[in-house]
Amino acid sequence: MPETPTKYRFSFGPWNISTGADPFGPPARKEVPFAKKLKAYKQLGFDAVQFHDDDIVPADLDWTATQRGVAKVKKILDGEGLFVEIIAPRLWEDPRTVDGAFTANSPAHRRYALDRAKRCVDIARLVGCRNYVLWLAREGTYIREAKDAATAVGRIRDAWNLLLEHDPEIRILGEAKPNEPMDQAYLPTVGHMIGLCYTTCDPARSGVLIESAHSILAGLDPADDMAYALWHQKLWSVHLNDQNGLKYDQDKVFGSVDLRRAFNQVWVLETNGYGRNGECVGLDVKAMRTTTVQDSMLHLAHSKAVFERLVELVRSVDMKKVEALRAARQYEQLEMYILDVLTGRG
Ligand code: 3MF
Ligand code: MG
Repeated sequence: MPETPTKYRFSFGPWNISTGADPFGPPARKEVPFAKKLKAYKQLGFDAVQFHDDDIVPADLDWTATQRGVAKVKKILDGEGLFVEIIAPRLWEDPRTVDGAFTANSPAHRRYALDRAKRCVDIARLVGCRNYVLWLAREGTYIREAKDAATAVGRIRDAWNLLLEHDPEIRILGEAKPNEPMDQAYLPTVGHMIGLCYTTCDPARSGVLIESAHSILAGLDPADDMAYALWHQKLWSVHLNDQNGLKYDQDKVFGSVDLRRAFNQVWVLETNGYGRNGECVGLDVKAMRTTTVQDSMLHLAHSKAVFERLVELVRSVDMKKVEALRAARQYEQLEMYILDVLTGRG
């Protein structure tokens, strides 16, 4: 357990304030203007912004217009006292990424993906951000026979290397997700991602961002995934949220489905010193479709409040007692002690 308490810094992406549109229905509330979203960060007690490249500037602008656009956003961020925690190329919406980005079967489309990904590195530099996230949304298949899976993994690694070589300052964080939008992703778990990290041209600049729901969708425990990455010193960001079983990606409020599972994530982060090298506690949460526009940021405030309450609970845990129960292998008693902590009787 760290000696002085970690002062956590919090982040989220502007896509977390949304219109409530889903695959079965159009927007259910008005779009909150971009500037208003950025204003909300400090009001909600957040410190940093997570961006996609085209959250900052449209993807098809020439370089001069891009620089101008980025400078405008940077000025707003500076004015708000915010920094950019991560930036990720949105490699899943353009028609040229319909068959994947780095693994598309069309060489021209693979080239588009690489150019766009490199441009995103340049934007990261302009906004002063070192953390470059790759969520490999469409790098997978609907049917096994569509691509050679071994070739595909190699193509992802080659792209990863090109990006590391493009800028010696950035570090790449792979965000694994097993499915959605694809049936099967090529790098479905944190373990796959970390394995790939060690094969890159600079493993020290290759790590992961872990999203709770993505681990759950892979049938894994997010706290254990986090512990695994922390042990490798490769956990550089998180997307905390919750997920009710194996279905579509829900991005529910952190701790809202399984409070004990959330408690365990906070325990692992807190006891392993996460945040002490500047890492942020990132959220990736969605408001319910039924929410009004006035209330469409509550899910962010609530997730942060749950995290902070769980930090307090983790800090209240009597570790001597836990160690004694572990040593005596009294796991029934240990379980009840944790349930006592969670129900306010610890
Ligand atoms: C999808 C995700 C993504 C990533 C984002 C940043 C749109 O399930 O989690 O959100 O988090 O692209 O990498
Ligand atoms: Mg995410």
